[in-house]
Amino acid sequence: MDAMDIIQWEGFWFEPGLVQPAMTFRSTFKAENNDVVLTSNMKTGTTWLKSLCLCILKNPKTDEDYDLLVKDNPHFHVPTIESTIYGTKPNIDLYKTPSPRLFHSHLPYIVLPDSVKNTDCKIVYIARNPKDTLISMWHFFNSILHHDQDPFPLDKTVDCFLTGVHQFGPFFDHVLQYWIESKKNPQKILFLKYEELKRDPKGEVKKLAEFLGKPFARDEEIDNVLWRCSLERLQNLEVNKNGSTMYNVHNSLYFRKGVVGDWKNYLTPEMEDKINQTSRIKLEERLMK
Ligand code: PAP
Repeated sequence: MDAMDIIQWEGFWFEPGLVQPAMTFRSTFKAENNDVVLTSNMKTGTTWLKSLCLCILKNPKTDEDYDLLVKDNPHFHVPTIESTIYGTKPNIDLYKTPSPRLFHSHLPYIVLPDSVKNTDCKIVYIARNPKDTLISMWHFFNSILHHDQDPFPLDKTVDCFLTGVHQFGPFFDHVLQYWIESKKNPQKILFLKYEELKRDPKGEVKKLAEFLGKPFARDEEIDNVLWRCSLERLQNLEVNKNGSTMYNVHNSLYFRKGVVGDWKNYLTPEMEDKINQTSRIKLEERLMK
């Protein structure tokens, strides 16, 4: 992770090319009351959340012919606004997008546009435990290296993560800001956890649909959405196996194991201790205040 250029803005770290689009998003975006903005740090379940919200809000049809997830990767249908709309594809006219508009952002709460904070639009944040997030990030960044680049050593990756010097870091501040805001205004911000979605998918997706104002009429509908958005299904769709790339990344890289606790296969006890300690100081103790 330390092999990339990275700069600080508003207390968070970003790759340099992202700051200008993020600033433009912040200063010009006009939210509408029925917009839905999904938010997350990297590798915390964004692809899953995008798929679920797409099915709930935009694509309830179960017929394969109409299933948007079969046609393209979830990141195509639910753009990450700072990097797609304000970054690489400024020509997309977001004001022509049919309502309810569904966007995603990796940006921290502090830099979200005022109109997102002050209108009735909804925000859904997905958080994941720091150890699995870090391991998922490490795999991801190693898999997009050029052939002549050495893989990032895990110990250095842990240090970058814990000092917060990584894309959208510090991770703990990112989580904390959204958590605090969701507690202040639970009607506006739903705070989801990847591990809870894995443990009780039906309960969590029901909660999500109710929050979005689209409650399920029948239990089978929840099962169907969960199946359509399952890692196993998405990973095996042609479009994600061999398909097109977005942000110059192969679609298959968004789907790896999707397991809670995979960090145990990689982190040494010393690394685990360091992360626990930082997590305690930067997250748990601040949550108790
Ligand atoms: P992004 O930040 O690049 O969008 P994001 O989707 O947030 O990535 O995270 C990817 C992780 O979610 C991967 O975790 P892993 O590396 O620990 O395996 C990926 O496997 C997992 N993931 C992707 N889609 C799903 C899904 N449908 N269900 C559960 N987990 C998923």
